[in-house]
Amino acid sequence: QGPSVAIVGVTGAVGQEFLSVLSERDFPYRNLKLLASKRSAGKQITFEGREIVIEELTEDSFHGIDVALFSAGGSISKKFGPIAVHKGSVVVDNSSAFRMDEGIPLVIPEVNSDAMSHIKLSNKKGALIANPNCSTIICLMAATPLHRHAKVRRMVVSTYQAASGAGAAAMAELEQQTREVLEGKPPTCNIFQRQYAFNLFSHNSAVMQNGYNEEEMKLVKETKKIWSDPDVKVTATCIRVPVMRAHAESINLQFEKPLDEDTARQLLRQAAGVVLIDDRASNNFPTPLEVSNKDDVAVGRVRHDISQEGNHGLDIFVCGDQIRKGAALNAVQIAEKLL
Ligand code: 11C
Repeated sequence: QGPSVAIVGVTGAVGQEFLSVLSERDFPYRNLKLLASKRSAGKQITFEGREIVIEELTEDSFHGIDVALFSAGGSISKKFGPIAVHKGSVVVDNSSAFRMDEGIPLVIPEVNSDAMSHIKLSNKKGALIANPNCSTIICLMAATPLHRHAKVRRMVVSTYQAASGAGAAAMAELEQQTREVLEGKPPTCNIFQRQYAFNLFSHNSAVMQNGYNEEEMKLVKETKKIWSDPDVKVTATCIRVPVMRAHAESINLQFEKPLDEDTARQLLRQAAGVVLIDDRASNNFPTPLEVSNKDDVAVGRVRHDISQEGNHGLDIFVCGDQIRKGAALNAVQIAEKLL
């Protein structure tokens, strides 16, 4: 019973999380195929009490596959995504390869699942659905309940992004560097070419002509697409911080209609996939550690922006697990919508 599922890039941080999330959520699958590069082919993974041998990803990998969860980087998605679609698979792609393509739904299930309502597993036609960038997912999980109520005109996002966003090797390097620095040794700098432990720096993606880096422009462009609102004004500054696996974001919002703090808190409390941690008396607000390995994003520091007129501005702070809601969980939730 259930669809035949393939995971592309199963040995990566997100690939491994796909397995945990599928299992935890009792995702009903008939068959599970684990795909990776030639290097990992032949290795065995124990999943739900069974040994599954990892197969090499090839053009023939998708025969009979209903749902393919991709997280092996943009170039693999660009090459093998269309091949899988041609074979009739619905691809949920975690890379940035197709996100901004017209006709490709870019989906956060709690926000815009209607964008993929025309895609069905039953007709075996094949389709591609893009998973947004992690910082966009985490941002919009918090901002959308407020946007639905008072319509966001302008959003200013500042991120504090974890190592996991740069992959399992970056997480390992952060751990190694931390140990080395504490032992008084020079830190090993392979991934970011600089000291990461006890430091922070501007996001490692390429800086573009306009001075924004790619990560910042993803937040700008993806928000417009997901909200179907080309006029919403978004600006962002993305920073990498020495945290293992959860991103934090400070978000300043300007609304078309007034929205007071209490109503905002109420909207966030009621929002699916969101928990409110907003205790001023004990100075207790969301932290990356607290949301690590959790499904929900946590929102707090909900406060009236004193620099804006009336009740038209709010500041909030959000934390979300980058590997989970920022990647694997969101993709599996998309697959669940297809069932
Ligand atoms: C990061 N968001 O935290 C990035 C990683 O477009 O899927 C994921 C890049 C992407 O560094």
